[in-house]
Amino acid sequence: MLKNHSGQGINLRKEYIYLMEMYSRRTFFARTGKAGLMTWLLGTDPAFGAFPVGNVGESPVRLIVDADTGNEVDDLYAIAIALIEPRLKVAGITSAQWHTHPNAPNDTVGESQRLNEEILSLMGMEDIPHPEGSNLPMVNTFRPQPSDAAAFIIEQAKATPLGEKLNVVVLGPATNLASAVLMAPEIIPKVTANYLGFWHHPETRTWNKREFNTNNDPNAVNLLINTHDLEFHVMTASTSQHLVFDKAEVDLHLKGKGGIADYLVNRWESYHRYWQQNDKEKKHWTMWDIAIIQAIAYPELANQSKVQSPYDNLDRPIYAYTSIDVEAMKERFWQVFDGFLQK
Ligand SMILES: [Ca+2]
Repeated sequence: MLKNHSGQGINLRKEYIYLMEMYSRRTFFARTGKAGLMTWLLGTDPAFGAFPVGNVGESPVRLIVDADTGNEVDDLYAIAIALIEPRLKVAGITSAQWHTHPNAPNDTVGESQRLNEEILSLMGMEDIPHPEGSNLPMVNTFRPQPSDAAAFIIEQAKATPLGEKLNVVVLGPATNLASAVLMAPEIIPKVTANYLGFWHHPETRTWNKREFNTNNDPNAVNLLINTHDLEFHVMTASTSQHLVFDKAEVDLHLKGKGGIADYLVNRWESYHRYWQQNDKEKKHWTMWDIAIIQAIAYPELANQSKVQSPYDNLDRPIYAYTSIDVEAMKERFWQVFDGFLQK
């Protein structure tokens, strides 16, 4: 019986997680060698980027970006940089719901999908697959919400060669990835979940799940953490909140450049940031979603630690980003974007 931190049983009904445990550990050590073995044993990483995410190495990291694009501004910037970052290879962009937003329309996933298609079109990348996700969150941890996005994640994971992993970067609620895992548990050893969410205090080791992405589908993210053999990395809000862009730098690099550049500027300027009373001129914007994209592209710019899961989840280690090099991440972002616009 699987237990949470209080020793209470977790009713997952999934015998497969035990069967896959040894397989996954072997592949983890095969990928990471002695360094991986030592960090696994010690439980902490001595340096930035000690933990590999997916296929970090000479070839680009292959990933699916799953985004609740319609809810805010940062998803659009994160998707755009992921598409042009030479260290990444985007296998697809999937759309996610954001139904708890005060201004949410009935079809929140449709709004995310619409924006994803606009971004791909403006960048001339319509050939990148962009299936639509579920408009509904999971109602419990046993029932998936089938969607084209979940089917795509399954298909891409199954097509991943043995010994490699497909990174799924979840920039919103985890509905689509969790549904894929429920519908096809055989993909678990082939997937690395990269989740943006939760608040976490590295020193007191406390978690807070009152956070937008998590609130939009708590069942989904709980399912991912409770799936014993699923490699789970989280870029917490506590860490990503430090990545703040200035409007002046955005204007300097993007304004008047046409296409996707002015589209991103327009999103910043036209979006009604109802929750913030200071900075009425919108001179600054927190770019939560960019932090996890940059951390995967540049693991040397993010510090990751093996930490214990939240107390109400399966008691197991997961990986949390505890700090990021904000200035270096911004510098790389603009280097890559400037290079793309000059082509
Ligand atoms: Ca987002």
